[in-house]
Amino acid sequence: MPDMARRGPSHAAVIRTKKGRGRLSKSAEGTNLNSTAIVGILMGSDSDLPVMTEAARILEKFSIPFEIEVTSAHRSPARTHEYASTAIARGLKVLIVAAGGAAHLAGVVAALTTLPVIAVPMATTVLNGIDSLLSTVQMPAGVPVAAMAIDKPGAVNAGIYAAEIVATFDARVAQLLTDYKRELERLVTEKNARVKLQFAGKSS
Ligand code: RP5
Repeated sequence: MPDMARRGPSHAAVIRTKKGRGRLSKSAEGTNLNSTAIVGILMGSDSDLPVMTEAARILEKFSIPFEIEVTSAHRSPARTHEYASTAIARGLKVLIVAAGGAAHLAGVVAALTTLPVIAVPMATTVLNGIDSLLSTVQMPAGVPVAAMAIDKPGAVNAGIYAAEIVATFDARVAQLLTDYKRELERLVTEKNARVKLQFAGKSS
């Protein structure tokens, strides 16, 4: 089984095999920021990427270094085991995990690490994410995952939730989150003003 090693200067995850070191994830390149990743975004398939890009965008917004990996609980169990069981030693602080259908990836990862695991149920199958959601929230006592909403809102919130965890030890991120909440409030005020304008003079 390959041995995950600490990230090199480009901060993409690297994998060390008996033949030497090679890059584990191409997708991590270019998305990682200029310091060692502290958040890992995992997904069961590259088909999850369009939605999970939303989580990456949030982490970029808050300048939180992250890495992205595709690994599957069912299709690549050994690789998933390796990633999760070495995550702490490689400096990660939070894991965001997306999977669809019989969504076991977040639970399996949570079983293998004491890092907080934030799960995003994907709307992948004809069941539209209800299957993923139920798989995610029905973890047995002792192995928690933080279940977000299905698909895009869940991916956005996973990014914010990860930032909130990082903010407990990073005052810069805490301030950015405060600013973000103020901005949300400002946008609602704007929407309220637009709605009122639209109905100005029409109500009794
Ligand atoms: C899950 O199966 C993945 O997370 C994805 O949501 C779903 C479908 O994967 P593909 O068949 O598109 O690779 O493991």
